[in-house]
Amino acid sequence: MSIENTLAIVKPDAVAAGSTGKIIDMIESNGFEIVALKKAHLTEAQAKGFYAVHSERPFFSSLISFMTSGPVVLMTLRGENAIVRWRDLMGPTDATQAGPDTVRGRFGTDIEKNASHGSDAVETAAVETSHFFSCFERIG
Ligand code: FUP
Repeated sequence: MSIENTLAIVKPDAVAAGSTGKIIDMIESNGFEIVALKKAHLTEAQAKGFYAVHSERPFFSSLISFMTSGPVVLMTLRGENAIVRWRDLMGPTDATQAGPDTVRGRFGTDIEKNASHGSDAVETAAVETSHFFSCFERIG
């Protein structure tokens, strides 16, 4: 067990639906500490940089259009095994396969409009949290 930071994004579909507060409630009810939080409307360059690993995939341009279609809420979460615990709470990428108690099951629609993002490993969590937050924007 170790204390980890992870990046959480409430994606444009869930922000537009007014579900941000309900997702933050799930986050806090499940024992995560929110150490940084802000709302932003990603530029195309920011979204492409964030998802650069997927740049050759057929869904890339649709994903970038979606992620820049409206504001997102960005958070750094901290807690014991936060990376895997936040991914478990989100559910699988394809929201149609996600359970009713998961963020994607409750608020997502499909494999693209899936309401939330979470880092997948310690290394990517470090890159992703510093992509959006400086050391002056997080607590501790
Ligand atoms: P995840 O780690 O669950 O966010 O999933 P991936 O890193 O595999 O994919 C990142 C994002 O790409 C997903 F959140 C949505 C999008 N995506 C698609 O739109 N279509 C796909 O077939 C796969 C992923």
